Amino acid sequence: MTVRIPCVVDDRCRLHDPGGEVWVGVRGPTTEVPEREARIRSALAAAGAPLVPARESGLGPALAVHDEGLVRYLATIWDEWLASGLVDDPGQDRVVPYLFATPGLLAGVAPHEPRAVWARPGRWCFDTMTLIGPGTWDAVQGAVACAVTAADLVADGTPATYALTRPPGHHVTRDAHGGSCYLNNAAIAAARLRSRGAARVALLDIDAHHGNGAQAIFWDDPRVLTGSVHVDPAAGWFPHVLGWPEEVGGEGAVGTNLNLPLAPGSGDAPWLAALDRLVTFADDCDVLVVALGVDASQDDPESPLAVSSDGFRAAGRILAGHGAPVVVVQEGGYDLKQLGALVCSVLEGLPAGATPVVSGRAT
Ligand code: SP5
Ligand code: ZN
Repeated sequence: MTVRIPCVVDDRCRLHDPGGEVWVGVRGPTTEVPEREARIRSALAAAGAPLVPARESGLGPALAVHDEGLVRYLATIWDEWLASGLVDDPGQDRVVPYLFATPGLLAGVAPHEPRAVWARPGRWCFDTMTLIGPGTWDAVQGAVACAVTAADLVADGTPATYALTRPPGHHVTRDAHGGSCYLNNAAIAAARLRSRGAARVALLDIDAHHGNGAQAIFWDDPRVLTGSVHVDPAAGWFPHVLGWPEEVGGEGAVGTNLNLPLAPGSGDAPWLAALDRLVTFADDCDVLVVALGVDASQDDPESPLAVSSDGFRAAGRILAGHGAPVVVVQEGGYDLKQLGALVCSVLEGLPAGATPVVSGRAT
């Protein structure tokens, strides 16, 4: 296996350790572990990929798509949690939400920032699965730096790049994070490409779960098409309440969002047919951002889709067939044994240009 495209990495992405997840009130193990980054990185190295250190991008690119309240919360909540004593009493060593600011509670009134540290998470986080620990904010900044660097390389003329982002990002909206995600790396890359001069960007999400974050962020923006193939939320799958085909975009942007849910058990043929539709949908776009989760794999513990490694290889060729430059951003994928190989299978199909010279954080 040979990967020729520049792959942007940042050591900080390993510093996030969610330490588990809280599901139906019970804390258990998580599959979104730091080793995911190491597994992907060593597979890329073995495939001969040029590894490029991420350049520090600051918070500007993230603030182009996210509410500054969410960014400030992520930057500060761990220190506040520590200072509050919650780690000792009641004994919670990760940030976990308690009261959720749901639309029903708010009834149309804008929420205040909660004063109590333990009430802040539910203002900005929509589930109990996405814990925050000591290294989370550093990793989130590392992931954003990878996505922005990969977008900049493409804006500078590289045909295709890959950002090894961890934690993932595709479930994050303008002001709410969840689904193991903190800031929306792929949406930040798409906005960056727009600001660097792309007239029309498509963000295509092939993670097994619906790309609700980009759908929400670009809902009213006709210049950024969003599309997602995912396991049918109507069959009981995360994110449960979004991802239906009738979600087509807001007023002024109708037809710029395309959801393609698949039945649990779907394999290569329906998944690749859906990907073909996404690429055709993006026909008139000058650049693609691909939110690449490989959790649609038949062996992945987090989704019931059944895509094979040949299917992922075919996906890379279909994406290359569009003809536009591509920024690939890592999302989910939790089968540690195959994770790295599956990512390489997709990237193999993408066209190489000259290897760029980038100075930044050492890898
Ligand atoms: C980035 C990404 O792939 N996020 C997907 C998050 C989906 N997590 C949903 C978890 C649903 C509950 N599963 C029960 C596991 C019990 N430990
Ligand atoms: Zn996923």
